[in-house]
Amino acid sequence: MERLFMSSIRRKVTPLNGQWHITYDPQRRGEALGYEKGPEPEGDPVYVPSCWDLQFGRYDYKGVAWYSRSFVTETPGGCRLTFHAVSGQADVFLDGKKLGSHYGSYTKFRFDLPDLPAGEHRLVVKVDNEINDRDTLPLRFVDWFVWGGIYREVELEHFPSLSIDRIHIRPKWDGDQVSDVTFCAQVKNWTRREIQDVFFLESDSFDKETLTAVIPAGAEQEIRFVLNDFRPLLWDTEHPHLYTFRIGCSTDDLYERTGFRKIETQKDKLLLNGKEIFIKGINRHNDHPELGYAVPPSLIHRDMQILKDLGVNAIRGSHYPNDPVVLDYCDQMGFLFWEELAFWNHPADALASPRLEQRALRMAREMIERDGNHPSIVIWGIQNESKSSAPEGKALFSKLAAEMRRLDDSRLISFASACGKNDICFDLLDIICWNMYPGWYDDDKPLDDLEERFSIKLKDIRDWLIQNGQNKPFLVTEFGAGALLGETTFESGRRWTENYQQKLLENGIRGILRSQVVQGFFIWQFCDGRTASLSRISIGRPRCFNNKGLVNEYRMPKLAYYTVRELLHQIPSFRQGKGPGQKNKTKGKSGGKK
Ligand code: ADA
Repeated sequence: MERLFMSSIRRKVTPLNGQWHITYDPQRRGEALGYEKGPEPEGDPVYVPSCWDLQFGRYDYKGVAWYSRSFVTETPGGCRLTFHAVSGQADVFLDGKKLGSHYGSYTKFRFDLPDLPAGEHRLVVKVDNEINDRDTLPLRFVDWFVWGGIYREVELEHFPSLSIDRIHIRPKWDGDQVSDVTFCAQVKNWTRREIQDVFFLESDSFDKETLTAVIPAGAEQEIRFVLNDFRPLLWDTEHPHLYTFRIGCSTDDLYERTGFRKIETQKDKLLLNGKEIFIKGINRHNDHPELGYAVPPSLIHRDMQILKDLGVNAIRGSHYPNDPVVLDYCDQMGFLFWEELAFWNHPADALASPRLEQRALRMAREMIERDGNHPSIVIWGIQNESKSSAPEGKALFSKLAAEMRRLDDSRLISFASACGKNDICFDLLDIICWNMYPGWYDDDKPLDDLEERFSIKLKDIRDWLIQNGQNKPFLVTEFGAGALLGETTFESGRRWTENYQQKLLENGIRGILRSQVVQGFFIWQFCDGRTASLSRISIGRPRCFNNKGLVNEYRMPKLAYYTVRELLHQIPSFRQGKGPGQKNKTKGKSGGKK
């Protein structure tokens, strides 16, 4: 997959992007018609990756479609077929035989093919992006547009011998400095014979390390390199130092890039590398009105440049695991990132669903496995505004919090609550986060005293949290107002105008700062975005868009953008002076961008 740094030198990869064919199957008759061998006629041309909603007349299609294409391999041997994102449920067939299935629209999945013969092959994917009221992520009632299709890259990697995979970096800390770093990688032997090989770890930031290992036939095993004297420059929002390195053997290699930083809490404070940090963030859907989820890196980069101009230091990837390129830019540009599972307003009966539990646990494992090396990710979010005031919520979110901590104990766990003082899950979290909409949903009072009343409300919540044993950092994870671009007015107090949004956000931010009990906020939201058109949510969504963006869907700024920008640039990220001083000079130079 395309990233912002080199992925491999030695590996042979056959991209399977480009022209496929698609056959829509609204009656779900494909199995009966033997579509797994490839529908005949083969359907309409479609470009992969893309969202099928762009196809003429297919906007907002929810259901099944069958993708098919052929490809040729020149030499027989071990291969890995990877899908970087397919919406909903994917059932994958190769040459008429089922390889397997995957549920989850936002994370990659793959199939190992130990002995793929040379010649032409037929690849068929049944995609079902149905969303329901019981056990999907998200449910049918949701406030974003659930795009369909094979919307990220598909590739075939060739492994004639050994492969390197799943690189994980585990720093040990001595106070606020790295004491040693363990680099782990999974090695797979794709052959029927034992192989001894020399493995290496190299970077332009430290001396090359090597080790020899024997990998039994067909086995997978972990190799480890431990650096004891590597003192990297630390990563933070003002000094996003990154290190690129490569792990390899005689027949394969893999690059990875990471940064070294520590995120922790100390009572009600958030500390980044031991310094108290204040979150001035924004919520962002990874979405474009014409491209859907298939946002190209160039547009992601432009968004990130706008956000840098705006002055935010954090992004909440509302409300699903994001594109790895988004995370690469956050690593590079020094944005903290909150990545979360695709829950949105799941009611108690859905939270009790065993299938939902299984799907959510899998999404959590895939998200953390895929994204664990990004220094920008500091918070794993369990859910958004679901029924965490119900026993069903407590049961499921306890399991998810435990699993996420088991997989990664180096980051903070939280979720965005809309249950207020009825929430019974705050003890599961490292940070307490509330979505609040003063001046929009929460009240219909004039905005003139919003700063004061919001500040008072926040102090009341904070007192309640302390009384209830939750002396933890407290964030406002959403607040904002809708505004239609171009709708300006002299009449104060008229909702949906740019002036109303501007005044609400200014007073909201000032209220948060005035309260002095909040460690940060995420404005809802960066840009306007399409939302579900058929569900009842659209009644409050002019033009079937969520219009609470500071810019519209084409990133055209509203009045509020400039007001928020002026405010954010006055708020320091680090409470006590500048960012952490760089104590130790590392041996190599930092950066190493490939
Ligand atoms: C909720 C939800 C957001 C969005 C927002 C709104 O807080 O988490 O996804 O729907 O409300 O605009 O109403």
